[in-house]
Formats: sequence, structure tokens, C-alpha cells
Amino acid sequence: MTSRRAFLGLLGGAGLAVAGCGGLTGETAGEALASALPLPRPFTVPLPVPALARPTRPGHYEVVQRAARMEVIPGTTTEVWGFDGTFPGPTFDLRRGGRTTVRVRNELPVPTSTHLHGGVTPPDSDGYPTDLVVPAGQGFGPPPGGHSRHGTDADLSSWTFHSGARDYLYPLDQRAATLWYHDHRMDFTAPQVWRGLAGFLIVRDDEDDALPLPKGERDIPVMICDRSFEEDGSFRYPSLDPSLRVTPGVEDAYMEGVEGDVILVNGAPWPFLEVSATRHRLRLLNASNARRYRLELSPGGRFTQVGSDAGLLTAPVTHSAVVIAPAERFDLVVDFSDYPVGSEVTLLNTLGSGPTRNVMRFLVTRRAVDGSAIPKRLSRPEPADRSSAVTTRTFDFRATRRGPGALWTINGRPFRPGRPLARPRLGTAEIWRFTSDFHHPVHVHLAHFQVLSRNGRPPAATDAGWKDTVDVRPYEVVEVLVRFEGHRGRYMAHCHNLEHEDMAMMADFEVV
Ligand SMILES: [Cu+2]
Repeated sequence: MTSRRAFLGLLGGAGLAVAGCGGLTGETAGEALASALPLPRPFTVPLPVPALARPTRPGHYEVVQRAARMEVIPGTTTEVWGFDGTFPGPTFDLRRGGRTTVRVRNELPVPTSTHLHGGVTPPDSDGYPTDLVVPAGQGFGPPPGGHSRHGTDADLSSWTFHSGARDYLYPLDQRAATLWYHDHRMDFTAPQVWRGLAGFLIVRDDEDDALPLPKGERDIPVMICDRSFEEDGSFRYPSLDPSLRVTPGVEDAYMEGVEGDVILVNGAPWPFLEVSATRHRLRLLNASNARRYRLELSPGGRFTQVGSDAGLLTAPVTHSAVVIAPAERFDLVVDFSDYPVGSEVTLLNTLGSGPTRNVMRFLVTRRAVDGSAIPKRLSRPEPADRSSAVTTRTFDFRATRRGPGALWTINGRPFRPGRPLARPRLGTAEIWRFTSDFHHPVHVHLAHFQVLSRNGRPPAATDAGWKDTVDVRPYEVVEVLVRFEGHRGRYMAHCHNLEHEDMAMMADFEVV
């Protein structure tokens, strides 16, 4: 680890010179943080399914961000910071084109900003990091130790403050897809998501509903994330300032990202789910801060991918393994009739070792009638045409250092609110080239994209479809075709390794 970090320290100008170096091209994207309590036995807790959010009146919802105690590790309790005091938060099950208002009330001791990840959302409802809901009665202003620690100005003109609560408007004029919402507060996203501020928002439409894919209890949102725990059951996280009030950032040893040793699925450690020997649709989300997973079924089996981040694929794609980076979603169908009744089918993470090699287990308990099918054609094709791009831009994701502490930059610049690195025109498409020195899951707000190439070669099978997050690996060049549709205004692109994001690896772009 030390040598890897020493390399990163040298990277400032060295760039591609060290490509191919063993440690840097490894599969881990963070630093392991061990729990202080004995880890629970895997596959002993049933898989929870988050409750559905209920409207206060048609088209209007209200959620309260608050602290609550949950039994995450059996026999202990954990204080979570959750939407409605739950982790994951409630699942919003909404229809395309239904203009939905979500009032977020903040009863936590810290400011928050809520981003709908994958949403085609007006800019003032997008959850910009300095567009904050401040707890009622608390003063407005950036934290005194704030981003200036990274040498960037806290330009107050770009900060907005709402006292106690605010409304977010989600027009959802977009295809059916598995979206998620999570905190996006400037400098403090990583610890606030770690404490539980995340949940699903599922967009449905007629095209998806008309398909004979598994439905109802056989259509399951699956949020995978890693966490570590103190001896008393509380979350363990290496914040410099555990109050999350003043000083951002993590201990230097964790600048690459924090990886826990407990894998939670929908908030439960290594859970099990009893299933009938039928097809199930699993809407996988990697909600981890930094950890990547390579998911495989044991004893063997395959995933049929029907959707990606931004909705249905044109046609299904079969995988024996799926690598999922932070914030990516894979909409997968598993046919449990491939296994005899009585089988235990384990979802493994073959990038992990020891406890992080297990994710969850399916117990195939009975036969049942299965009216589902996977059609050869899922949705009408919307090909990404390279020649439709009006320009090409490069975004280089790279570590630099300035004095103590780390800084992750885009095109050599740390994030400064209100300074756009690009001004794409509404209704156009561009080629964006992402280059990197490390594992950087790159996320673009508002605009969806298709992967065109990796290192000049065709994209991976798992890159299929319209996406909002792409797994960029060390020394890769990933080209995507991005379409700017829906809204003008200020948005952002950033690394979704949340520790990198908090250490300035974000950039504004403005749709004009
Ligand atoms: Cu990154």
C-alpha cells in the first residue's frame, strides 16, 4: 500500500509514464478499513426490501432526513442518518412524465443536498453540492474549514441555503430506469452517504410495463454497499472531523477511498432471500463509496442483462460475471429454474477476499408457475452515432498533491463551484474522453451517454446501453457519446468514488 501511495504522490506530472505498474493497475479502488466488532455470520439475516414512499397527495411526497437507530449487525444497534430514518431510504416508485415534488426536511445536525442520480432534472432541483438544506435554526455559510483546505476558494456567490426544508421537482421526462437518490453535500458526501443517506427511485413507463419480464415480488431492488463498524455497532469511518460540521476529509491513509469489510445488501449484512425456481429481475445498484465488485453466481450460472443505468437495453446481453463500479446499476434477470429446488445460490464478489467475497445468498425453496419471458427485443434502438457529435472534449482524472492531504483533480483543477469546464449546447451530442490515473467511476449529471470505446477498442459487453456512470480504470481512455437534453443550466461531472469527490474531483458544465 505504501508503495502505491508513494506512486500516486509522484503522479502529479508523471502521468502515463508508470502505466502497467502492478499495484496501480490492481482491482481495488480504495483502502480497507477493518471493523472492530466480530463480523456476523453470512446468510443468517433475511434480505430487507425498502418500504415504498407514499405521497402526501397525488404527485407530492415528503421525506425527513433524521437520525435513527437500526439493528444492522445482529445484537447491536447502529445510528443511521436516513431518509425517514431508514437505510436504505424509502423506494419511490414513480411514472415517467409524472411531475413529482419531493419535500426534503432536514432534521440532521448538518447541511444536506439531495441528488437524484440519473435524473433528467432542472438545475435548481439537481442537488448541486453548495445548494444546501440547512437544519432549521442553524446559520448559513460554508463550513469554516471547508473547501479552502484544498486550496480552492469558497466563492459565496455560488452557495444557496434553504432553512429546514425545500422542494425538489422531478419531471421524470425520461425512460423507465432504476435511479437512486443520495446526499451530495459539498466536501461531506462520502461520510453522509456512509451513514445512510441513500435510496432507490424507480421510473416506470408503458414500454417497460408491456414487457413480460418478472414483476411484483420477483422485481427486486438490490442495493449493495460496504461498511465498517465500531465495537458498539456504530458505523466506523476515518473522518478528520466526526461531527461533519467543520473540517472535511479523511485520514491520509484513506485518500484512495474507504472500503468496509461488511457487505450490506439493502442495509443487511450478507442476507439471504428465499426464491421460487423462476426468473427474478434484480435491479442492482452499487451504492459503495469506493468498492468495485465482480459479481458471479456460485455454483455457476448466468445473468441476463436487460437494463443499464438509464433504462432498458435494445436487446438482452448474457454475462457470466458483471463488474459494477460505484453508482452503476445493472438490471439483471436470473432464472432460478436453472437450479434444483433446495439449491443455495451465492452471489459472490470475486474481486473480494475473505468476508468481502460474499454478497448474498438465494435459497431456491420451491417450484412455481413462471409467466415471465425475456424477449429478444426489449426497446426500440437509439444508436449512439459518433458522427453526430459536434465536438470532442477531454477530461483527465488525476491525483495531485499540495502540501499535506490529497487532492483529486479534473484537467489539473480542483473543483470550484461556478467555474464550468464545458458549455455544451442543448440538443447536441459531444464525445467526451475520460482519461485517468486510477479507478475513477465517472458520473455525468443530467446527460446520458453511451460508451464508444475503451483504449481505442470496442466497449466491454457490460458497457451496453445508455448510462450515467462509467467505470474508468487506471490508465484507460474511455470515449462516450453524451447527449444534452431536457434542461439548460449548471450541472456537473465528477468522480463517484465519494472520497475522491469530496477531495475536489468534480467539475461544472453549463448547458447553454
Ligand atoms: Cu476518482
